Amino acid sequence: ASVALRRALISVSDKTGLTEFATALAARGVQILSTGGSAKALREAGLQVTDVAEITGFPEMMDGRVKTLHPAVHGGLLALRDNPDHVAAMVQHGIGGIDLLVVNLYLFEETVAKGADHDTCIENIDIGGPAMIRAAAKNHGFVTVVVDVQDYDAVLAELDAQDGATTLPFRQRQAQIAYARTAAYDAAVSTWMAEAIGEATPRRRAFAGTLAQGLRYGENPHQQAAFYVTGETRPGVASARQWQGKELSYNNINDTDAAFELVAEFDASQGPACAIIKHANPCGVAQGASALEAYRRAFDCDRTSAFGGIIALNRPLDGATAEEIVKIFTEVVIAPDADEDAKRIFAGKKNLRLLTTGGLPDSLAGGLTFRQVAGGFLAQGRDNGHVARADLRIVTERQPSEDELADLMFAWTVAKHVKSNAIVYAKDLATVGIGAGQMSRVDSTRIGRRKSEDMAQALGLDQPLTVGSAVASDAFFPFADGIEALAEAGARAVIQPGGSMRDDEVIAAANRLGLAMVLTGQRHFRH
Ligand code: 93A
Repeated sequence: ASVALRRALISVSDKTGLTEFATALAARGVQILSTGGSAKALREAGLQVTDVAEITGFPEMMDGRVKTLHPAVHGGLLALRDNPDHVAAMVQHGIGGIDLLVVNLYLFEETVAKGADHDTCIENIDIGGPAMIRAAAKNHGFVTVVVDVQDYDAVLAELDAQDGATTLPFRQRQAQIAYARTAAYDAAVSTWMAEAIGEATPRRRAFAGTLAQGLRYGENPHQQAAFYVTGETRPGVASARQWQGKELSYNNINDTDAAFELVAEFDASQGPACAIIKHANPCGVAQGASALEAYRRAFDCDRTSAFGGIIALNRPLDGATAEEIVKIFTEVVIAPDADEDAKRIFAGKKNLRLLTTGGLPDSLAGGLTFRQVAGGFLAQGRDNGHVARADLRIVTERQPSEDELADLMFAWTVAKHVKSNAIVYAKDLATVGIGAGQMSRVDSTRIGRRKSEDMAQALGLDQPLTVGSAVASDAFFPFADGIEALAEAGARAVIQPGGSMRDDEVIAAANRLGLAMVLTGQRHFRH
């Protein structure tokens, strides 16, 4: 099962480490075949190289679209060396075996990411490369395939350990990596095409991800886990830079994403905003005159739950805010940027992870989200729904005041990021009570209220801040009982989608209890 490595074909777009690797191969007696640009680079490094054109008898043609698509190449990759018929065919047609294939593909993903025009993207779809990779990987019984610059050292180590040969397990592993690469490559092409032609429900869209990081464990210690990135350039947890602290865990990544996506709702034009997340739900969200004030006000919604939480800010983190944050234990802080003071202050907290993203994602952007079910997965457009003030319909006798309207809009934005059933009490652009993830909407109203009562006691307030608050409900009230519960908590205004069979009863209850109510006509379930 050990195969001596005599002849290699090298055809790479990313020429990182190429000459070092090829020089090391040549030093081990490996003959090198190569394509245009790769051959040129190797010759310039003083290596002896045979052009693929020489063995095919055809020049590279059609702007390079056809260079390696020839039986002299594919026969050399696919022939079973222990099959007499295959060997006879090789002899008859003068085909030499290729024992090592080193290919990395045209930079399609990078070309798309750079915003290249349609024709340029098309020209960067590699055909010959994937064909060779798939052929070599299929014939891993005899052929070693390398598709990643990162694996060059492992090949050399294998050759040294195996006296110039590779073992079957090594070739199997390389073949697995190879098919992962061609699958991801074609998925990237298909995804790009779906977008280019505006196809909303593409026939097949893979979870095309690249392994970014193995994780210590999943949601629980007995579950294995890993983090895959899709190569999107959207600022967020996947592309963030981590400045300090231990590796993020599975739950950290999930919660950090929830936190940053929430604050991204508040673009720079809306002033500083802060969100604190626990178990993927916010336990405090606030706007403020400064990042510091926004953080303090978010913290004051539910100080107990904020312990060990994840904090996101919609603007660069400064020293004063960092100083306040380090007063309690926090798992992760994520922001578009952090100044030197903030970094210095966090440096004293070894366990705190600081992430910077370079910017905020566009909360209105499209895209797809996925959820796995047994035997398949569900895909849907991102919830980028947005309600403007002009979309609101006031349905009660009492009109909301200007301040109440601002709080209603704020609470509505937060509710979009709270697991259903979501009830968000807000006052002065800060949450003051959040009820999340309950099977009954009335329970969520009660939980939010109780949270606020607990905080009032802790802070020594005369009454809970739900008194005089504005409340958002992520979906309609099926019965009037939810409105009654809100009124009992002292709420003065409510925002909700409307559309219940009993809207009339619900609105009548609001009128009876003196609440103002506005309907959005849009729902924000989040499960
Ligand atoms: O245009 S192709 O699809 N046609 C081919 O026959 C072919 N063979 C190799 N692209 C092809 N390649 C790709 O060329 C390789 O996958 C590699 O990315 C690139 C290397 O070209 P060069 O050596 O000229 O820089």
